[in-house]
Amino acid sequence: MPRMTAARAAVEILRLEGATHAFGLPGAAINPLYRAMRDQGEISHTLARHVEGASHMAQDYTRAAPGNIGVCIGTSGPAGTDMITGLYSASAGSIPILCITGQAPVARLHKEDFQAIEISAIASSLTKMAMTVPAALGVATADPQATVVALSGDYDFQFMIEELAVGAQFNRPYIHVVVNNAHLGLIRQSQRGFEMDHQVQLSFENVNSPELGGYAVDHVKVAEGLGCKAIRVLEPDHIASALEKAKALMQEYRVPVVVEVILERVTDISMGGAGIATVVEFEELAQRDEDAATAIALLD
Ligand SMILES: Cc1ncc(C[n+]2csc(CCOP(=O)(O)OP(=O)(O)O)c2C)c(N)n1
Repeated sequence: MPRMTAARAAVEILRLEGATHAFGLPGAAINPLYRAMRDQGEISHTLARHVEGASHMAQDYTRAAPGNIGVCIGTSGPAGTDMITGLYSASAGSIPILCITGQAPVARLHKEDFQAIEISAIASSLTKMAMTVPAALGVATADPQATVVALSGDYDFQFMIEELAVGAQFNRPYIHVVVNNAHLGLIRQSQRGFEMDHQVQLSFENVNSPELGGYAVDHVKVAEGLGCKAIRVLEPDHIASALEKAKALMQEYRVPVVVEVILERVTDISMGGAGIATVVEFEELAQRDEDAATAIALLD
């Protein structure tokens, strides 16, 4: 009997059922399926910004033409719970969609493990991944005297970014440091184990902000558009003065202040609890094109 992985079998079933496109975003628990989709090569994919967004995209994909099957894909834990809104909305409109989530190993369920939610028993879900903008606003609301500083990757920051307007409207000042590498950095690193670099780049040329040089979303403009203040930092030496300036802006305007720090696009971080002393640079860091380090190839 031919043998195949469960992920490969799932992709085969999708193909046999006529699915040709999926909306979603990768995470460690769903990377095996992404690997199988990449290998099979017949299901194209749109990288959504939020799993809930992906579920709504799937719904309207189904509606757009007879025979379409809207498929959305997310990792374990909150990705499943995020899809519930889209599922509910689709079923209320009698629109079929297929939601696929990753899952933690069964032995880790009910043990408060990272993103291990038994999605089939959805009622009492808890997660360790907070969306940083609303989390910081919650703290700033609970303790208005505290100096609240949030730290996000660019992708995390874009989850629920619209909530910044709440901080501006209700005067919940805090400092939000955004480290922008135009990548799903952690997932890119996790995909090294799958020997791929797939659906993790966020870079594009922003036609309104060519000065960003491919760093895609102009977080300064977005923050300002939502009524906040924002500063961009391009040099490590300017971080300290930018934080001082952010503090002054926060006190003057009583709104969230975003400090966007542009990072190198490709680097690895220390994983696990061993601490910053164990950070390993797997590759020479490319400072300039001429350095021709392996990392630079991924920047193109
Ligand atoms: C709901 C959900 N979907 C996907 C993931 C998987 N995930 C973990 S880290 C990460 C990328 C975060 O990118 P960014 O905020 O830019 O930080 P970086 O890793 O680049 O430092 C993703 C997609 C997750 N944790 N939760």
